[in-house]
Amino acid sequence: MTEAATHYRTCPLCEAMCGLAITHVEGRILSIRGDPADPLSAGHICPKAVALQDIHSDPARLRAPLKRTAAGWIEIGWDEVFATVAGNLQRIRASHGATAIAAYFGNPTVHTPALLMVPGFLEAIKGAQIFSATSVDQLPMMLASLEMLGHQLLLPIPDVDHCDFLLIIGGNPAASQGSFISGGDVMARIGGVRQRGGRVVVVDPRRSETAKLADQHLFIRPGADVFLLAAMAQVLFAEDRVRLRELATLADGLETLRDAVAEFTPERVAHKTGITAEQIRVLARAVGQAERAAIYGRIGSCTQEFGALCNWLLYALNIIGGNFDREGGMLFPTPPIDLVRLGPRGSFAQRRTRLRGLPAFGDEFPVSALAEEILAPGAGKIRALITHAGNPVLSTPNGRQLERALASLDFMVAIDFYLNETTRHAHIILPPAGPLERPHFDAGLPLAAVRAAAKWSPPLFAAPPGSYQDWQILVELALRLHPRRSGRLVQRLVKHLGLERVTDWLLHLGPYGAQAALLDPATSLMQKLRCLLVPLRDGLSLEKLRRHPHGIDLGAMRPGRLRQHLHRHQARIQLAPPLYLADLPRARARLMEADATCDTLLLIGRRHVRSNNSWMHWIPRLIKGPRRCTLLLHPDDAARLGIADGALVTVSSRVGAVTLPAQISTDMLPGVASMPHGFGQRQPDLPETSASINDITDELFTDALTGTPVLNGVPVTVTPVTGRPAAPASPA
Ligand SMILES: Nc1nc2c(c(=O)[nH]1)N[C@H]1C(S)=C(S)[C@@H](COP(=O)(O)OP(=O)(O)OC[C@H]3O[C@@H](n4cnc5c(=O)[nH]c(N)nc54)[C@H](O)[C@@H]3O)O[C@H]1N2
Ligand SMILES: Nc1nc2c(c(=O)[nH]1)N[C@H]1C(S)=C(S)[C@@H](COP(=O)(O)OP(=O)(O)OC[C@H]3O[C@@H](n4cnc5c(=O)[nH]c(N)nc54)[C@H](O)[C@@H]3O)O[C@H]1N2
Ligand code: SF4
Ligand SMILES: [Mo]
Repeated sequence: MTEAATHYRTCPLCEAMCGLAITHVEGRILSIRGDPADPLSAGHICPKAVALQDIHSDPARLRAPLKRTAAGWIEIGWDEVFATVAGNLQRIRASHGATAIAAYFGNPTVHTPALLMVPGFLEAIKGAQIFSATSVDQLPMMLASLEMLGHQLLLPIPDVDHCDFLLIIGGNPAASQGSFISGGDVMARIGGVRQRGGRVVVVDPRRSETAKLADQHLFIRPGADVFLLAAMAQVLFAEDRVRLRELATLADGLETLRDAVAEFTPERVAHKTGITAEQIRVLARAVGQAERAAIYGRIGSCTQEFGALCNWLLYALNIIGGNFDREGGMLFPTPPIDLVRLGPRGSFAQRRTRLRGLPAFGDEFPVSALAEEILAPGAGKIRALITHAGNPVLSTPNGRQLERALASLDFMVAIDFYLNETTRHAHIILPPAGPLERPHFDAGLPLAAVRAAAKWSPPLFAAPPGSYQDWQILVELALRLHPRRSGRLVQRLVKHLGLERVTDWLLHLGPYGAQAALLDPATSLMQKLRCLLVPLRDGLSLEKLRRHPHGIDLGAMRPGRLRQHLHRHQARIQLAPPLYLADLPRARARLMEADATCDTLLLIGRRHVRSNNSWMHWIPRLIKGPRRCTLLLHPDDAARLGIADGALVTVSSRVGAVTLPAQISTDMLPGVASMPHGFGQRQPDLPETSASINDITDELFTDALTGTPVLNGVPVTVTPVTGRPAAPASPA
């Protein structure tokens, strides 16, 4: 009998990038544990990683391409399927133009090494309408980076390992394991702030799992963060606490910013936020006084009505509080593959959607426009859709409308290994090799990680013969779809080189590579030539990573990266970009408005550590335990509406209604209800019936500046379902 072996790899499921130690024998997994030698996670994992074995062995995971026929799904061979997909897309492009094709990239795209092949793929379908999960996620943050710092990927990350004051606005790392505060056991790092004698404050309409572990939790009305943040800035100016420190000579617009926030005094905004003027002052002073403070915003500060303004003010507060590009404040990671140097700096509103005129961010349109652009007739209508690792029917607003739209497409291809709410509308499904059957390398997430590290994970198991990995599928399609011979040649070269050599080259050229100087605009031609003589083994390389299966630690984030970037590009920090100033009257008008009646509740979202966006819901070891798809609401609201704990309620909005059990909890702010997203699987055989929050979020309700859908702060009415049996009560 063969002896058990241990394989080390990075978990591909979320931003934490935990190191796993997987014991296996003869193709069977015996255990999945945290790898204590991993430089980021040091042994930490969550329950989702253990479920990787269930994905691997899941008979429902697709292993061969599927074609939809009148008689149902049939398997077809890879050669034939690539020709069919390319043929259909070329036909539609030839008769209706490149804009008739659309693509949607979902969240796991960023968690596969295929990310490196996405730019080449986009080049091959140039002119197509691009959408992604970015516009239901971090788009407002990337916009702030572009507008204020000059590059969409210069993302400020809280230096949680060194700060002594951490303010969390609209993030719940205890559930999410940290997003844009990525890398390993984030709650231990946050715990470390308190152990050092620092303070952690959480601002959230729900007393979240993170809030319960913080020094202080402040309830806020959904969507009111813009007022809180503006008032905090106002206090810093009014009390003469602004300190730009090293950035003093690099920032423009300080006075404009001061004037812009002047009217947002704590007294004027208190009623809108639900936070008293005194509490706002105390919070602002804490930021002003802390030696090392980080103000961190996440989903709750992005996918809401004033998401863009919020992220502007989050950045601005960190800057005027003297905590930007500074140890213990917000720092800028130096990832092993430097996408800030390689990727485009970004652009905003250079194009707009055909019908509603929503602005493009870089190449992509807000996904709130996807369904209407498929459904409405006329020139520029989307007729074909490619999805990669996404489930927009469950994850984007008004999913029911999108379902109808997908059913009307001339052609749809899904690159995904599951048949689900979205992919079942495809004509063809191309399933990549499974997560344990491919190499893993994180090219994108280190841009958001609190510490630099690099790790190459070889495949644990061989993929079935003849199968394709995500990157190979993208390259095969790009090869067939690129309209120009030169482009096809490049794709042929990439195919020939393969993922490993491409990764290796990018590591050599990256900041830790032997040939870093080649990409550095600050080095002279002589230095560039000289660096060609440096032996490759002197820097970070794939070969070196192979020798370190636990990964290589590349050190803490360092101050100065922002300043270096600004210096190189002769750029300056913009504290008051006109784009935001022009949007400010919208917030001002909201401040003057009367509050909504108590007939409506404001709906917000939530996540749970045992579920992952819209997939993995069928895995028994994850779904066990109390029911999670519940509507949380405050006892006062429940009493007023006549709702008992565990009773079924109907939640309705302009676009639809869903039914789910209520869960009454004093963790909620009165007037606010919370429902998790990613549920509502339409497969009838799932043990837990549940509902999709995005059947009631509204594609027409967006942050007016960016078109980002409002997924937090959606007005809904909640009514008890009468005459239906009550669901079992669930513990709060
Ligand atoms: N109301 C509300 N809606 C939300 C959110 C919210 O907070 N509230 N959050 C939003 C956010 S932040 C995000 S990122 C989105 C996520 O939404 P999406 O990115 O659209 O979808 P996911 O739920 O991540 O689904 C992932 C899909 O990828 C497939 N998949 C998994 N791994 C792989 C792989 O390695 N290769 C390929 N080809 N396919 C794979 C799965 O089978 C599944 O179909 O949801 C958003 N939607
Ligand atoms: N287990 C698990 N982990 C995940 C995911 C998952 O689905 N499951 N998804 C991953 C993805 S794609 C992402 S983007 C990250 C997201 O990471 P996080 O942003 O940390 O995720 P959430 O748990 O959604 O936290 C958002 C918080 O914002 C609060 N909130 C809602 N509205 C408002 C508001 O108006 N103002 C304020 N101040 N707060 C508000 C909510 O109550 C919630 O506590 O998580 C990632 N990690
Ligand atoms: S926290 Fe994220 S990366 Fe770590 S084990 Fe869980 S799912 Fe994987
Ligand atoms: Mo996300």
